[in-house]
Amino acid sequence: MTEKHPALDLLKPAEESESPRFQIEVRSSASTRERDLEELGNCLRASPPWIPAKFFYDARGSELFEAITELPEYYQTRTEELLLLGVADQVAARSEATELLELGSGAARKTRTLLDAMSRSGLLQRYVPIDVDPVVTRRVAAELLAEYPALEIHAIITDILAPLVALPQGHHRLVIFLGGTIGNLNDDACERFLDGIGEVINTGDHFLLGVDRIKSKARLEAAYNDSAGITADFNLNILEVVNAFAHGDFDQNGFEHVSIYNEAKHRIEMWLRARSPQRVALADLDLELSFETGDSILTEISTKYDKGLIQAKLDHAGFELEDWHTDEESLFGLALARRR
Ligand code: SAH
Ligand code: AVI
Repeated sequence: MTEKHPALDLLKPAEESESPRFQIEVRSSASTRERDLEELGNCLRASPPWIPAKFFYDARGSELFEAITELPEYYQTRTEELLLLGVADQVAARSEATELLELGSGAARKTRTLLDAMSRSGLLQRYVPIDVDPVVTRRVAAELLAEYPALEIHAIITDILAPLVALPQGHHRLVIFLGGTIGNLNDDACERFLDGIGEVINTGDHFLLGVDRIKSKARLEAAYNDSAGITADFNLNILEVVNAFAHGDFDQNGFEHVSIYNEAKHRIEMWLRARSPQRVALADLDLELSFETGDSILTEISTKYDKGLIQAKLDHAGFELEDWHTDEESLFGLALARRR
């Protein structure tokens, strides 16, 4: 077991050079750990208790998410990938971007589609992946350095919900936030996040946002209750990450995975429900929790959008929707917006 969440315990110098084309900044310090402990404590004391989604993504969590993207029930990743294949050249031409900045980059599988299009346009210079998980980010950077011999990579390990200060300045930038990850933010966090992007991006820069669309309860619940049980493992793994981060003793076997679609809020809610009475101590939070059978922790929301809902949010944050792309089944949407 690691001592803390791996994304947060790397107290390394702010920058280190490993190849002339690669740099990684780990924006972590004792004060970010204190802030994350305070945030986690507040969330676990709330009613119902909840855990911020960034705690899913230690190295095992990122691997489990990658396995989810291959599941037959989880249509999101392959649908978005096909959409990207169809629009990447147009997006590259429209944005004239030299720099691709990706929030919540993870395994960056679909990112290649855009990097290829930007290469074809002859403009591609730099990729800036930003993620909380240093393990997956380093692995992907190494792969991309080999695949794109002229590409510079400036990786940043940070919480994308904290203020995004001092991002590298490109000439024309394309900022991307794929996978429907915006759905994992509640309304307040989403507004702050989009406002934050609006502040760091320059007038004329482009923002490409992937959103999972509102659809039938049956289709959505199947995607979050897969028959192989990978989503359940992903959900339960968050308890291990919290244990490692805060010296806790959550017992994974004491909880079960539950995912339901809340139609009124057009969102999947993922919970961990106590199978039997549980007492949990989290030493670094000075916190003891008790759960009766059936008591649940909210571990994730995954809000589904339609064009109007996302356009209103983008508009509010100072973006003009330029293009909206969707697949034949209307499963997933890609919004291309431009900073006003
Ligand atoms: N963009 C990829 C991965 C999506 S999974 C795709 O479309 O498939 C969500 C990614 O966001 C993970 O890599 C996770 O580590 C990252 N992430 C989640 N919350 C984060 C946060 N608060 N700050 C930074 N990264 C975060
Ligand atoms: C990363 N995010 C968009 C995924 C989603 O669908 O909300 C995370 C996930 N949770 C369960 N399965 C996948």
